[in-house]
Amino acid sequence: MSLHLIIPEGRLDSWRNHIQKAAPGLAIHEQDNAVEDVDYAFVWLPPPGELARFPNLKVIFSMGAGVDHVFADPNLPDVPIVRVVDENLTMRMTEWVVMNVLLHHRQFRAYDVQNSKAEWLEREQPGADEVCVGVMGLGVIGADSALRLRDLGFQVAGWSNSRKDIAGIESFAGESEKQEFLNRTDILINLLPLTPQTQGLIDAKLIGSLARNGAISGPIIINAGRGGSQVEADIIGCLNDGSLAGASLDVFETEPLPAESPLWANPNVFITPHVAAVSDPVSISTYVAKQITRFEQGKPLQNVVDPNTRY
Ligand code: NDP
Ligand code: OXD
Repeated sequence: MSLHLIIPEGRLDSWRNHIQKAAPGLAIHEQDNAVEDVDYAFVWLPPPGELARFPNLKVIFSMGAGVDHVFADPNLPDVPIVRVVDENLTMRMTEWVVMNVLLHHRQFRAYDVQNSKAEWLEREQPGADEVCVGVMGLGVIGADSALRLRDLGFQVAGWSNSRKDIAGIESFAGESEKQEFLNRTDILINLLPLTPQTQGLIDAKLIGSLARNGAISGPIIINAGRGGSQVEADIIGCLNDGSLAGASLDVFETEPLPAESPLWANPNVFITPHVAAVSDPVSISTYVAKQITRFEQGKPLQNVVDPNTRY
């Protein structure tokens, strides 16, 4: 049993140690060992063609919940791809989402500016129950975020491919209900995977469909899904013409976000460097070790990606 790691420089040693601790019986395949020995691969941003080098590969494990970085390889071997579903990761994502909804709802950017000017000025504050939050992608992470926001009193709805039955969350499903979902949404959260269907989804047209008669000053976009789902030129244009009131972005079309992007300087935009949920090596190594044990015992792998939908 041998596992090959394809992890960006700087993090390889740490992941190797954590996986070895979680799965002591598993050999870690090194670059100069025979490629025929590799049974499993654990990857983040694998260079295209790299995985095809291993003729006996049985399973690919993504280091993250998203697998767009795996499907970016046109020569992907035809083996199961397992993505991360992990309570620790979900909790971190939900923290980031809730914090950013509250940041805009409670007008903290505006108070930041007032702080810097020692300006004591009370701003009008709607209640959470007056604000419609919409979550695009009501999967593992989206559903958890939606529930926490519901508990804070927001009017929460979700949009996904299939209809969901989650107490207190209005569910919209498929293309035919997307418009209605957008029209009722003041604060839009993107937690969709990046697939051919979700590429470039958040554009000027979508922003133009958001509610603008609600209790907050204008629509807000919060994206912790993938940067490929947003059209940054459109977001910048909508911020400039006032049709978008603000944004919180953790993910970008190009990462790192280039220093010359006007997003950095916009006072209504809050940026984090793809850290909404950093994968915790201990819990994710334990998860991968558990999946390998299941596979070796002939049990089905969990959280296998559908190669047709790519999520
Ligand atoms: P899931 O697969 O559990 O959920 C995906 C959801 O998106 C599902 O509800 C699915 O619908 C819905 N969906 C997919 N495609 C469409 C579509 N075309 N139209 C409508 N709905 C669609 O994923 P997770 O919740 O675990 O993760 C979501 C994403 O979050 C990841 O793919 C990743 O990109 C991102 N992420 C970002 C992190 C960060 O640090 N910024 C960290 C972790 C994840 P249905 O349920 O009907 O299938
Ligand atoms: C993930 C990520 O997909 O970190 O888990 O973005």
